Amino acid sequence: MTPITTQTLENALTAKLMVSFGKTAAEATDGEMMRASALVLRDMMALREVETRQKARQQHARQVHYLSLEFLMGRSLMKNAYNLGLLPQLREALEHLGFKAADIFEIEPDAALGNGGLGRLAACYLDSMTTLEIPATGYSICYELGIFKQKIVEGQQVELPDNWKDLGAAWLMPKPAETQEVRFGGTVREFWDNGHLHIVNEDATVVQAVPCDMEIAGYGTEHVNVLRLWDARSTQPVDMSLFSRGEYLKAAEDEAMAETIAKVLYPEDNHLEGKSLRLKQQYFFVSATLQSIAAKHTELYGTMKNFHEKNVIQINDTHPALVIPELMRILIDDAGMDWDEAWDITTRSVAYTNHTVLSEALERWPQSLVEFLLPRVWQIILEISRRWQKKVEDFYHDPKKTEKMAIVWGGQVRMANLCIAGGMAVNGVSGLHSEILKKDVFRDAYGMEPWKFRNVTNGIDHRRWLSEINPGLDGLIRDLTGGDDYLLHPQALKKLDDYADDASVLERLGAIKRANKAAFAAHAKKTRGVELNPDAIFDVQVKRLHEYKRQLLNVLHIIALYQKLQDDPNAITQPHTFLFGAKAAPGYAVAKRIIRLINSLADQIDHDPICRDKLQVVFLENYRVSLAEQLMPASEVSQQISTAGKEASGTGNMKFMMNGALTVGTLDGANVEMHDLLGDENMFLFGLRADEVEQLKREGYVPQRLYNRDPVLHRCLDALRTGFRDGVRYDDLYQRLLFGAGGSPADEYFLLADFQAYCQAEKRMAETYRDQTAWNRMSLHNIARSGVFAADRAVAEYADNIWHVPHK
Ligand code: GLS
Repeated sequence: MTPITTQTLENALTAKLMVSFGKTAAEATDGEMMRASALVLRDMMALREVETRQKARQQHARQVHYLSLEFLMGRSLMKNAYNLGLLPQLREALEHLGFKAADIFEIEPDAALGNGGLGRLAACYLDSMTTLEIPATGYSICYELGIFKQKIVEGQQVELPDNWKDLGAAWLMPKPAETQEVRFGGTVREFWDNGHLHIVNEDATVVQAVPCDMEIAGYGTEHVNVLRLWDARSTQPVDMSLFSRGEYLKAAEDEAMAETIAKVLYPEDNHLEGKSLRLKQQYFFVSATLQSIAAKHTELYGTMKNFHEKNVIQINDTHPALVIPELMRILIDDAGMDWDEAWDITTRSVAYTNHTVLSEALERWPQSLVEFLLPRVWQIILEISRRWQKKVEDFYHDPKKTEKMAIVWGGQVRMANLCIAGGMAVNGVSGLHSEILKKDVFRDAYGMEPWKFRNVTNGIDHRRWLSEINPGLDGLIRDLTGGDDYLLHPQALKKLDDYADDASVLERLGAIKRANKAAFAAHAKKTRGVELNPDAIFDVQVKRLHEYKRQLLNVLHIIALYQKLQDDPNAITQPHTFLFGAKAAPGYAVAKRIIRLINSLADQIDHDPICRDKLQVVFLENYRVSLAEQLMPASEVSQQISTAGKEASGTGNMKFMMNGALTVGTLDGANVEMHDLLGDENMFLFGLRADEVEQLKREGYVPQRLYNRDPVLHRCLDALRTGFRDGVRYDDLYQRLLFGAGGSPADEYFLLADFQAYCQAEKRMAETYRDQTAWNRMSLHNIARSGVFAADRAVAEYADNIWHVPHK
């Protein structure tokens, strides 16, 4: 390929502005320039994508299909330019044309088609699958509105719609010719025709699924994959008779019904909402996806009999679990197979990743809803359930186990059990989590089919989360490791360990962090008017707001520090800034109260002169991928303090580690593996372990005892009741911790049990911070050992152990 120069890009941008927007560069707005840049890169990727696809077809390669209701892509312009090796040229071309490159990157909206870790993981994996040259496609819904935008008004979260497509649609390439039809409701009719039994779904409501493809460029490769996002459209043309009678709304009803399917992403993370529209979304994208895979497969091979040899379907949590009955439907009803053959193919094609042990997140659907909405799929689920139940009975002869492992039971369809029955592999996302699945959540299934169970510890796209967002650190790594080898071989980071006693390296590392903090402070000042002291410890907890993640524990510790300062204004010598960022699900009242509490406390501390240059709390509004990209390089302390056993893995923890932040954390999720690599000396571990939490629960946990025994804890909890200067009281949170509320037990997530240990860990951390050389050394070890948390490693494991596909 001829290299693309700044000049070629400049010409392409100028031409694109003319043909797509009828503007010269001098006339174009930043938004138009952003879209033109996207279109230019999209053109290049589209060419490569065609070649990639043709090559895979010729080679009859096995295809990976990654199904997820969430892909939290964030921004793509800088990322795609980076992967295509064009970032410097694009920057220059934009500047030559009279634009500020930084403004063009900044104006791009995040494609926020996900809630948090689960959706961001899918995005990171797309990058790695492509970089590793695996023929893979991601599938999801082309939501009109991504995760809501968060505003903080008088300390409280307010949700605003996220219209990302205005500019973001520049990345999408609609392919109307590949539209699929998805059927809802109606009745199932069987009839014989010339000796063949036909099964049809009659009087169904048909919704059209139109694919909008987003190209995904890999790094250091010509390989380009696609994220296929399905948009929903009505098949019914507007009823003109109603229209002419003036009943416009009625006439548009069908259209509106169909289009609500792709309207909005459900904003709950780690929680099942159970709305029928959500089930419609799930079936809509699963059915469209499988029909499109089956059509392409049949076109190429003329049969579905070798489907499992040429395709593997990875499902991201149980949200796409309907692939199992839907594939059975296609194989039986459309391809004419008998049950056993269809089941054999299905159970060799589908693999399931579990992402949570929280019971409120385990999906169960009312049988009546499934039956009404998806009558044919329901018949198939029932039969899968009947056969599975018999298998379990024959194996265990234990009614309790039969009940636990059942797919349809008590009027509900249990999606996780369906995935275990119909999948060839089940994996957890960290060592600890995978063990908990085997020993506890899916214990009986593991007893019966142990070979299905695996672990693949999560990973992150280290090119985005280190090299792209932290150029200072990237420069240091290149200097120390002798080039950019680490971009494709993240284990090369290990070489940094050799410089642990090199004073100049440690100093440079410190200077890079200091500069990143100053840059973040400037950004915070410019965008939010917040004044941050770059000499303070940047102590950060950013993630979804959830009780099990224990933002409230962090708050309790800050209250304790604040009270200490009241007693002795010299108790803190090292300035300490606590940064929070978190969205709460709109219906999650307790989470919203905790956000308000953080803001009340921030306001109290802000207005107290004793705290000046000592203590600060900042709630960063609208935490999202693009804000994380600014924040990670500037962070010094990473708060990973979930109740042990509850966080399946975490991926934020990995981003912090890679950017040299030190972790204050529990032995939960992937923190356990971080600790294995780092030892006690390079992180600040505290608190109960997963088995100790379980034991305490069994023995009977009485948080009031701790409250009565520990005067520091007592005083901080009392502060919740009285509240702060804004006059808002948090007696509800106090009650929740000490006595329980709304059916949940007192202190369900063991904050009080871990409080003292947490305060001590924070104290150790602050003491260590005084010795900047020691701190920088720890930071260096963190970066050096983070290579294993690259998504490339995780995706290679999926490819080797589950998908059985070759990779680079
Ligand atoms: C999650 C888990 O809560 C995270 O611990 C995990 O890192 C992530 C990706 O595996 O999946 N599960 C979930 O429902 N949301 C998540 O972020």
